[in-house]
Amino acid sequence: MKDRLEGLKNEALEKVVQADSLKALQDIRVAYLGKKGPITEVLRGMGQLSAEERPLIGQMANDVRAAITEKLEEKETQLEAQEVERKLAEESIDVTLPGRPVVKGARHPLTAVVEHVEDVFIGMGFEVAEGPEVETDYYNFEALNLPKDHPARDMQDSFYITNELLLRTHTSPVQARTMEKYKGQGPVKIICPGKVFRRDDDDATHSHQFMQIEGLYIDGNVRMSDLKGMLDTFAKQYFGEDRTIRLRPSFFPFTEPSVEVDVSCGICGGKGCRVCKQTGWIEVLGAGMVHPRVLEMGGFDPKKYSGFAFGMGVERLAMLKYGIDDIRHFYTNDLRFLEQFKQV
Ligand code: 2NL
Repeated sequence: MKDRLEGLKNEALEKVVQADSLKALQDIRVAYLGKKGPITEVLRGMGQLSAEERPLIGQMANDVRAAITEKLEEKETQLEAQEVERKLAEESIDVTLPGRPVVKGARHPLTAVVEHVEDVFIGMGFEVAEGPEVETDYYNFEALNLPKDHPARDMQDSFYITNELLLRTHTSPVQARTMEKYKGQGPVKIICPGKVFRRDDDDATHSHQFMQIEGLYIDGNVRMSDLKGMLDTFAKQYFGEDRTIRLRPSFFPFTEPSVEVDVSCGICGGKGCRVCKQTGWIEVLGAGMVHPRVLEMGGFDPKKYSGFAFGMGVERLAMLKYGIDDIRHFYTNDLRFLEQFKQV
C-alpha cells in the first residue's frame, strides 16, 4: 500500500509538471484527489489494515494528498502568471508608431467666396441675414416691384411649387422680409448670401441652381456715392488693391436709378485682353438706389429714408478670381477640382 501511494504521488506530480493549461490542472485534481480517485480509495480500504499500520498509512495518504495539492497550486500560479504575460504582450500598444494621417477636406470654393465677401462687408458694418429657399410670390416678386407680366414670374422661368409658392429666384426676398422686421426704423445694413433657382438649361455659364449675395443699406441719407465707395472698397478687398470700378446705367424693377458695375480687368490691368474682350472691364454686379415703392412696401417712408442695394453671382466671382471656365465644376463634386482649394 505504501508503494501504491508512493507511485500515485510520483505519477500525479509528473502530470502536474507536464500540464500546460488550467483546465489540465483541474482534470488532474479530479482524477487523483476526487471522491472517486485512487487516494480516496486507499483511505476507504484502511479497515482491512492492522492497528499499527492504520495511522502510518493514513498519515502517508494525507501527506501524498498535501504534496499533490501544493504542486497543483504552485503550477496554477505559474500558469496564471504566464497567461497574464501572454495577454500583455499580445495587447500592447506601441505608442512610438507614427499615427495614420488624417485626410483633411477643403472648404467648397463657393463657401470660401461667400465667407470672404461676408468678411469684407462685415468690416463695413453690415450684418448677415438669411431666409427661406421656398418663397411666396409676394416676397419673391410683389414686394420687389416686379410687375405681373415680368418674364421671371412666368411658369417657364421659375420653379413653382403651387400658384403662391416657388423656389426663390434671387435672395432679395430675404431683404424684403428684413425690412418688414425693422418696422420703418433704420438703419438697415445687411448682406444676404444663399442658393437661388431658375429654370435654365445647364451649360458652361448657366446653372438652374446657383448662389447669390445681395446687399441692402437703408438710412436717413444714403446716396449713390455711398454705393460707389463701398463697392470700390469691396473690389479692392476681394480682387486686389490695384483694382477699380466703373458704373454704367442699367435697369432693374427694384432700383431707380440702376447701374451695372464693372471691375477693371486683373489680367491686362485695363489695357484690353481676351478675358475682358478687349474692353479692360469685367461686369461683376448689378446695383442701384432702392425704388421708393420697394421702400414703402417694406414699411419705410421714402421721404425720410433712402437706400442702395446690389446683387452679385457667387459662381461668377469665384470663376473670375480662380480662372474657372465652367460653372458645372462647382456642382459635380470631382475631388480633382475641389482639392485645389485646400489653401483658399
Ligand atoms: C444682379 C442684380 C440686384 C438688387 C439686386 C434689391 C433688393 C431690394 C431692393 C432693391 Cl430688397 N434691390 N436687390 C438691386 C439691384 C441689383 O441684382 O445682377 N444680380 C446678380
